[in-house]
Amino acid sequence: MSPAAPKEVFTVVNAEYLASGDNLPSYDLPEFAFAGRSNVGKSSLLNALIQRRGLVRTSKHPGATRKVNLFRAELKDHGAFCFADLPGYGFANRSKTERSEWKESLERYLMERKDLCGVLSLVDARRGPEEEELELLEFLQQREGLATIHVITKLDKLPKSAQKPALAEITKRLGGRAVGTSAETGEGVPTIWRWMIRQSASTEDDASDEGVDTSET
Ligand SMILES: Nc1nc2c(ncn2[C@@H]2O[C@H](COP(=O)(O)OP(=O)(O)OP(=O)(O)O)[C@@H](O)[C@H]2O)c(=O)[nH]1
Ligand SMILES: [Mg+2]
Repeated sequence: MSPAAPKEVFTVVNAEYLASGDNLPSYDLPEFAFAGRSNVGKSSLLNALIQRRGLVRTSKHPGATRKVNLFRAELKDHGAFCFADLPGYGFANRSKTERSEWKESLERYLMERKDLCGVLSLVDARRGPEEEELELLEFLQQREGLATIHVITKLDKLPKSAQKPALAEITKRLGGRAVGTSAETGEGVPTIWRWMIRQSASTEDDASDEGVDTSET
């Protein structure tokens, strides 16, 4: 048997907060957004990815993130990326007006943000997809060519023996590619980095091929 390939290590050499709100400037970087219901673990997973425990604000109370917050992280040997930590949707504990304002600003960001290269759609391993997740996925399909990946969070909260069956069940229900993760143990984080690196490279190819139809038939 040939020896296993050495594990690729992703090292973040620099990470910083950039900006918040509705009228965000362009940073001319491949941008990835973390979307999902309140409390699913968007901000925690982002901290795990950028290897900075407290840079992105997390909370055990839903509704911690209330605006689109942008961060920049530079990966050794792979350049810089931009990340959008999004407010959670389906957060019942707020007034109707506040919820619809959040939803509107979130949807505007997802549809109109030029630099957006891909969306990570997060689902809690213990809950699986519910109405809000399915609504978000349907919404994202309106933006043609936008890459999405299903990210199943908080795997560590399930007993080891229940993790694989839960992943299989949720993946089947969602269809497409899903990655199991834990912000506590770092599981799945290298897979997400690999996905983002690949997506940003293919977006660059698209930009340099402008006007040329390279689609396979
Ligand atoms: N055990 C465990 N806890 C996690 C994990 N990810 C997040 N949590 C916890 O879940 C809670 C919510 O995490 P956040 O990252 O703030 O969730 P969020 O999706 O950003 O929530 P909003 O900002 O309200 O939309 C916090 O108490 C985290 O510590 C994980 O992978 N494992
Ligand atoms: Mg948050």
